[in-house]
Amino acid sequence: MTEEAKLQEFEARVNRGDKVEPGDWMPEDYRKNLIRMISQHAHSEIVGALPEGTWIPYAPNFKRKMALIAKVQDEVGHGQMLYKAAETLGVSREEMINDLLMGRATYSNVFNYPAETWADVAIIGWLIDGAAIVNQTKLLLGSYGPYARAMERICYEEGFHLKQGYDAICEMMAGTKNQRDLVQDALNRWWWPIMMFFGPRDKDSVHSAQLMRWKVKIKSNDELRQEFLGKFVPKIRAFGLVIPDPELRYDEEKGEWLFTEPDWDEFKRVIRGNGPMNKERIAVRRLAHDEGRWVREALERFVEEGKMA
Ligand code: FAQ
Repeated sequence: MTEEAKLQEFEARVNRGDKVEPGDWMPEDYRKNLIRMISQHAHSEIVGALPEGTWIPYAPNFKRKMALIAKVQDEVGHGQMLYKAAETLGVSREEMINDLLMGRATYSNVFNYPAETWADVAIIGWLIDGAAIVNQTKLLLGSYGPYARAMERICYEEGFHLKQGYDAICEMMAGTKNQRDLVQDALNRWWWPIMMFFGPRDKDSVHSAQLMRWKVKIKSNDELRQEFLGKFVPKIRAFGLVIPDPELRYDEEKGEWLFTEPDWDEFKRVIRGNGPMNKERIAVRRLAHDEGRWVREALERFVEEGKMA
């Protein structure tokens, strides 16, 4: 079969809704883009555990602490599942992690901002997990089998994360003025990074067209952002919280949300390693990587000696 014929057959399969599996023929660009996207996603989960993780010792009570520990563990587990899915495409976990530690790989913009108060933990759990669910419930319909299957489990757990964030918001909003002010302050700081979370506007998106053609992405960045606004703006406002965008409103005629564009120059700076917390996040990951070396070496020796598969 010619390369052209293989491509046609591949695209016909994808259009029928068949899943692509690791041993199947796939265009090189499909493979490369999936490695980029899945590894970025894995890095986001691992680094994404840090802003909330720093609050574990300061959780306001025992129940909140247990829920937060479980959530943070889940996020790290998601990273492991995603590294495994990416490995099926012929890249090793070691290469991916080295790329992250050397600054060659990127991860989600949102995790390069500090979690300043306990209200930030609640906002991350409610709105960043909420945004992740909007995105990931589409990715689980995607064409690459191992990624889609990982997404099923991940989405299930993200649902719990969202509930624990929402529950913490409910408690704070029913509390003292000081607690409500902390939530408002956290919302003011996280709103713009969350608006950027879905990626650049469709007209500036580099990969969307190709990825949607191959059903890796099911919805475009703008479609996801609109869905997020539709789901969450009414809920945020129902608490009496003020979204820090005076232009934000639903346009009945256009059938879409109108909003102020976030600062896309800031977005570029942040994803290229120059956000408020990038250096610290990578330094913490490097420390964990170095301190875990003896565990990896011991496991490798076990495998070599045939004591473990
Ligand atoms: N951050 O051409 P597009 C979570 C980059 S998991 C950083 O539109 P694409 C769970 C993009 O890579 C969060 N970079 O890209 C959790 C590209 O640069 P490149 C992560 C971004 O791939 C919750 C350039 O901009 N989720 O939150 C971002 O078609 C709480 C042009 O963009 C995933 O990774 C961004 N936000 O669409 C954990 C989901 N957006 O690589 C802990 C999988 C764009 O050419 C606590 N990924 N860029 O140099 C996706 O769905 C897609 O990759 C998008 C971007 C939608 C993120």
